[in-house]
Amino acid sequence: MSHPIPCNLITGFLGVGKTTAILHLLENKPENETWAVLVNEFGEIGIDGAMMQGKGAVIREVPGGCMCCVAGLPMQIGLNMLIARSKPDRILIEPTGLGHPAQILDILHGEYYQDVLDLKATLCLVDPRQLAEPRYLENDNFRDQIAMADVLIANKADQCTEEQLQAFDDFGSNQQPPKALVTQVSQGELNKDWLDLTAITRAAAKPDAHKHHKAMPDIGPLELQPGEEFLRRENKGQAHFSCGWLFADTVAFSFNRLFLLFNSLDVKRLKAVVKTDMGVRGFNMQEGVLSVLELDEAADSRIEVIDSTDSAQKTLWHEIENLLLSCRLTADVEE
Ligand SMILES: Nc1nc2c(ncn2[C@@H]2O[C@H](COP(=O)(O)OP(=O)(O)OP(=O)(O)O)[C@@H](O)[C@H]2O)c(=O)[nH]1
Ligand SMILES: [Mg+2]
Repeated sequence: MSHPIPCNLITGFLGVGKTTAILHLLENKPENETWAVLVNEFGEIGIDGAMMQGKGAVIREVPGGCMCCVAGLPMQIGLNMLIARSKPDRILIEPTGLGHPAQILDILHGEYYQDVLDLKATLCLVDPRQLAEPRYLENDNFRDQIAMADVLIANKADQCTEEQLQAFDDFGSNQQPPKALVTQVSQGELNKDWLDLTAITRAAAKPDAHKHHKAMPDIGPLELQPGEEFLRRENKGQAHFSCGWLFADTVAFSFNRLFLLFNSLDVKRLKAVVKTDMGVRGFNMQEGVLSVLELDEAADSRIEVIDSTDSAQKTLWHEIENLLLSCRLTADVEE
């Protein structure tokens, strides 16, 4: 029997910087080790996996809702495949920002993984600015992500005032039971050694707060049929709606048009990995701030939008789809 594999959960609310932190950790991975990342997204079209491709780790995505839902089955299947195929030296798990950690931790602590995983500290990233906002503080998922973490990390410190950072430190040091570490970073610059801090059992205030997704109707694999240019998938839950588009590898977009389009959208969260006339680019929009990443490779183009307004399902997705189509390089020719 081989040694149990060290495993960490990296939690935190939607867009706080979990994927950025994992990318930073991968940059500092010992060269002789194989790391695996299991990443779960709310949207049906996984983007974070595409953002992490080619960064030296084995990646597996669990898209389409929170992986704790549907009795944790998608998570277990994903995890078991990662373990069997890549025999990793360490596993990092990024749940969706809208998820509740209780059920995930229950599964990882359970009998099935007892001899397989060595569950280390759960690291929760927090944007200190959100600690002053009731809509976050009153969100059970947000609160329990913090309550169940062993390590509490303020990310986006570069965006915070001294007062906000001080309030975070006070908030963190008042947690009971005390956290193993309360600290501040920018750009997800987590120290690799924090992964080896010890995990203890921490109770959730509202373990049942998360309204589990029902199993999505079986709408077939995420695969384009021959000749199909794109497909679109929607999802909803936790008072949020998402819509994602997967475009064939033959489709390329105008970078400038996409940049203008994304900047003009008033949505809660947008992520995309797209083939453009300037190369493969990752787009990431959170709280109205759009950032662009140069990427080496992408098998196809993916765009995922999350919003919490009712109009999202009714009209917004359709409008965005038409605008996306007009950003294709071939759109001029068709017109
Ligand atoms: N200014 C600033 N931006 C940051 C920092 N960390 C991350 N970001 C940006 O915040 C956005 C969201 O980062 P992600 O790493 O994708 O966040 P996430 O938590 O993985 O998001 P979800 O998986 O969608 O919940 C990106 O545009 C990042 O570039 C930071 O410390 N400062
Ligand atoms: Mg992410």
